[in-house]
Amino acid sequence: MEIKKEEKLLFLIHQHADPDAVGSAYFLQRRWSGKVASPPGPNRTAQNLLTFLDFQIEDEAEFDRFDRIVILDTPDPSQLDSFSLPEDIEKTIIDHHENSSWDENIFFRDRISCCEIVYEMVNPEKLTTKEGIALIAGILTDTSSLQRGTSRTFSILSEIMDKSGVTLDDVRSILFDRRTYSEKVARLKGAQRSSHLEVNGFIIVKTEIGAFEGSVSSYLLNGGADIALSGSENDDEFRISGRATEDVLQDDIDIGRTFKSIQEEDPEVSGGGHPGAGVLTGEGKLEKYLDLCVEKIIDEIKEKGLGKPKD
Ligand SMILES: [Mn+2]
Repeated sequence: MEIKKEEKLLFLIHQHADPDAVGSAYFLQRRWSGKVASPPGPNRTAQNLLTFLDFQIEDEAEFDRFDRIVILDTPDPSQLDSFSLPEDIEKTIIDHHENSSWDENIFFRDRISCCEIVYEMVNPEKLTTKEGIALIAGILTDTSSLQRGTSRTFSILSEIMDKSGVTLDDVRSILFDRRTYSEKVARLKGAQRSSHLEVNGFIIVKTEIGAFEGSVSSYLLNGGADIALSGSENDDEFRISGRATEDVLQDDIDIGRTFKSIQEEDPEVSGGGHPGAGVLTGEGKLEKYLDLCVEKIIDEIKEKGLGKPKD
């Protein structure tokens, strides 16, 4: 990948930006300089990180002021929908998602987080505290608090901790605040309204709530679901957050891939994510799309002949 020193760079990160997107953009912006933009609305942990870093992300961009766009942690162009990316500007995509929809200049590395990739690219001798916080925040959240990761992930993490003096507790206390009353109620209501079914030993749970879909899905996994789908509906728009346990990922369940396949069949919706966590959004009836997600997952379990013992 070739980026010239004198180039004016614009870093773009996906909508609902997470700490991995924010952390990698912050780090490269410090090292290579340039501006960072994202469609509005980072997620809550990313917002906490931005506040700590005192870092500004623009929600608009004047593309003609830049020589190159560097797109981070964003596997699908639809995640940048509110921008109209000009065709004629140089683009470089740095990403760790396996199923990418870009067809140009992808710098892909098989890593758990984008922060690992940008750290390796720069290979810095020293890190500031804020750089350490930013990079570790991305690794911590994309590994689901270190529940997954390769030996490489953990050796990079340990290098970052050594070079910056930042501890995991430092990062946790910045990212995770206590749950608000409304999130707690959403979790309880989500569980109360949920229904589940069992297919070849897999427990699939779905529920409808007003907000906090991701948090509700995580809560349902803790409660016993193998795969959880939580959806909300506002006006004509729906949003579904799907989660799967580490255990079923071993069986080649991939929520991000399933959601992406729904998008491919239905241009009204946008879907994607990781094997263990994905988001499907669009216009239409929530109930219909929740059922479609369940149906797709059941088809996959049956087609692949997957099965889990019930005890
Ligand atoms: Mn990521």
